[in-house]
Amino acid sequence: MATATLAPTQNPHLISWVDEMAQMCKPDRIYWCEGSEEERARLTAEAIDAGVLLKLDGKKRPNSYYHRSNPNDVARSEELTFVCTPTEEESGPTNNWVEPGEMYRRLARLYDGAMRGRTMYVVPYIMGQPESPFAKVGIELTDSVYVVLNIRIMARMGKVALDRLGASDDFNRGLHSVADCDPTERFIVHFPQDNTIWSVGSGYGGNALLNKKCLALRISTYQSRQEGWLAEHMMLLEATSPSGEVHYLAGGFPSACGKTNLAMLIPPDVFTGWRIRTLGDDIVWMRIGEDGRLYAVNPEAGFFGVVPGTNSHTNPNAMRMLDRDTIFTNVALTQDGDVWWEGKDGPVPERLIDWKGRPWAKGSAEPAAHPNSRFTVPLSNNPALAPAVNDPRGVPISALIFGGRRATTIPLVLESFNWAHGVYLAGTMGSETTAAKTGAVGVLRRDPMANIPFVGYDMGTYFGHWLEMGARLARPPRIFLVNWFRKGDDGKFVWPGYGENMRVLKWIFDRCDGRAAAKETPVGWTPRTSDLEMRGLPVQAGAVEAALRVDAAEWREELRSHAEWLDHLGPTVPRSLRAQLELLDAAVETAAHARIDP
Ligand code: OXD
Ligand code: MN
Repeated sequence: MATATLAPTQNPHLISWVDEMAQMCKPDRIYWCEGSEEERARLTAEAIDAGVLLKLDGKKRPNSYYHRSNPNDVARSEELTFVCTPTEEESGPTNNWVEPGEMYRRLARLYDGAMRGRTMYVVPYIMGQPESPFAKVGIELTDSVYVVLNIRIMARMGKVALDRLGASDDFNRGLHSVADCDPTERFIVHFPQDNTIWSVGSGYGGNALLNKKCLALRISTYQSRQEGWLAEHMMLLEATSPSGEVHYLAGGFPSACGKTNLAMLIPPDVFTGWRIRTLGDDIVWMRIGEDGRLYAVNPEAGFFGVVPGTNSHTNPNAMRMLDRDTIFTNVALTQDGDVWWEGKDGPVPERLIDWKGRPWAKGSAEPAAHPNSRFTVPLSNNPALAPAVNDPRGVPISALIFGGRRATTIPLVLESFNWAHGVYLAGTMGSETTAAKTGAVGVLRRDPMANIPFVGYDMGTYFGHWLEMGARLARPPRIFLVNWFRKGDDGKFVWPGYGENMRVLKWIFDRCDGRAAAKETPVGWTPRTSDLEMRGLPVQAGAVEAALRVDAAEWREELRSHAEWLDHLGPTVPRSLRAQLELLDAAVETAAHARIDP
């Protein structure tokens, strides 16, 4: 029998489920988290004693800790992630599927006794503001104190969640065990019809913090379709003009493609009086408000961001935010008790301890920090946090922005002709893969709405849901595609990116107010260079033209690949998206035959 702290709840559904899971996992102890500061300090001290965390130098980086993961466990394992809906069709061609009964049985064998000698932490949490109609309660049972301390940053954790839950049965049931951290026995499995997630064999954030990708995206996409809202892999920002006008923009970009940097952008000097403030950098839930607009919240309470490349040029606000209260995972350690990563400001240190714990010397062929090393930090550390992040009703969205990493074809910015065309552009979006998922880096894959790893049901049906949402909106946001990553013939990026992306955001802002001009191309609206703020831009107008170019030959290829993609998704792809493909194809052919530069 496990020893247990007293359950701080009478909720019979919760108590009996914890009991049932404990009988299977057989922990030595059960600990109910209440979320206080005293508890954080105590669990942190335990994690330090157990060698799970290392305290960083308190003067250089107050209240900050370092964690090194198992080297086989450094990114999301999409090939081991399953959505086990009752039928395979519901899960669709973009998810792994096994019949749910069979999967529960398979996993029960792995969980049997997996927590022997360990503590099972019961972690109640809320995604969203406690008093928000958007909020969801989840309970994660985990044997990882690292997971507990990360969830405490990423969600509202402890008593607050039990208070919100009361005696209700309506909570997500998440079971997580690192077990032997064996990649051949690693599974991240969703049972949306049971509001249940079982994850075993990994301690990595996206696989193990079940509140994040698993609940707030995979389970939530499934529920949001049934309930008429959207759960998206997006950042969320507030843009304010010098005259005080405000627009809220949400943006879907694949993992490690700059969502955090965009949400924290500092405009270049020429944008006097403009201000960008952050609401979120990874997940957005959107509902239709009474005024027919789309309202968005960030359900998270922290940032779990990619560290390498962060510096005072790419993201000055993030650098300030990471000064304290941060858990760093898989970066490098300096000899004076601080952290280092590739792309950090200042000279490269002569000697470090790398992310695998080995001595590292300057000039080494291997990076000192893992390319997917991460920070976990509270939202409130962001010096440019938008106050509206605390509004339980959310903020009205003026524009949705989508973008991947594309060396060719996709212009710097493209505005869709209408909602259905925007859904088409986002649904066929492609991106070159990054280190945020295991597997090859730099391979082009279609990533609809940047949400392919996270849509917990059939993709064609998801497109249909997006179209229906548009039809229900009295004032739908405008939809834009952007590409910060286009390359020239020399293989170098043509657009400088980072803070300079403000030039694109301003055009989008002005389009939302019907102020900025645009040029019609066969595939959507783009700015001319004269429609963009060009003063102070550190590249020539020719480079901007190259970034904006819509090339008929490239688009012919692109549309051919879209057709294959839609065929792969199968018969549930809505007719109107197939019609969009026909229209674009015809328009591109006309432009090609007219031998004009479209
Ligand atoms: C993330 C991811 O961690 O998308 O946000 O992988
Ligand atoms: Mn993400």
